[in-house]
Amino acid sequence: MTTTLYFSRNPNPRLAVAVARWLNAPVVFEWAAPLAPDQQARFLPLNPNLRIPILVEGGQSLWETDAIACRLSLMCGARLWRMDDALPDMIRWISWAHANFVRACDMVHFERGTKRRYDLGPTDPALIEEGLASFHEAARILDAHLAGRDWLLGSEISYADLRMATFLPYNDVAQLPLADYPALARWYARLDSHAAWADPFAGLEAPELPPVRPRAAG
Ligand SMILES: N[C@@H](CCC(=O)N[C@@H](CS)C(=O)NCC(=O)O)C(=O)O
Repeated sequence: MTTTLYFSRNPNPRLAVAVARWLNAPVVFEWAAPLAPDQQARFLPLNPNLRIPILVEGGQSLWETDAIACRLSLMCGARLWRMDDALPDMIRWISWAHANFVRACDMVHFERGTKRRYDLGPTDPALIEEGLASFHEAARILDAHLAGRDWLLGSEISYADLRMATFLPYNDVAQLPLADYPALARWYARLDSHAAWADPFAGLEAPELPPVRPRAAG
């Protein structure tokens, strides 16, 4: 039975591919563009949101990166997704990431990157400021937490670390001031020293993202 992971080079599919690479999961990677008008009829039954990643296994489709990460970790009998007493702590950081750090990174990256890649209108400096303020607020908390440990849960990496870092591979575009937070910067360098995270698309056929066009404002 073939298990297929549909992906693109955008942040959430990148995260799913990195998890699969991290685990050496037995999946076939297939680049997809579900929002393309000629692809929508094919992808709607797999994900009504027309978003990726999608994992299709034995005719069943699973969407949402966190759920896919959980499935891949179970499939591989791995501890990346904790199934023990550490599970609540991992869920705490995943949940907090979505509402705080990842959200802030997403806001800034959307204005400075996504909008300009996909022609979604002018960059809004007020939204960048709001995103940066949220980034600083969340980064302070993360930096304090990571000052005494290598990973969010302590000495061993978990999926929460990967989820937290969703947008950081795009920081050439987002320009978030990561270096202001030394423990956070060290944590990210630690993660980025792993090939599965640094270069998840190695050897995969996947068109590059559209270039970021010069901005008019922001
Ligand atoms: N909450 C979803 C978000 C999925 C999502 O927004 N995917 C975007 C990329 S980040 C997408 O499908 N974009 C279209 C594409 O990459 O072709 C998840 O965690 O998987």
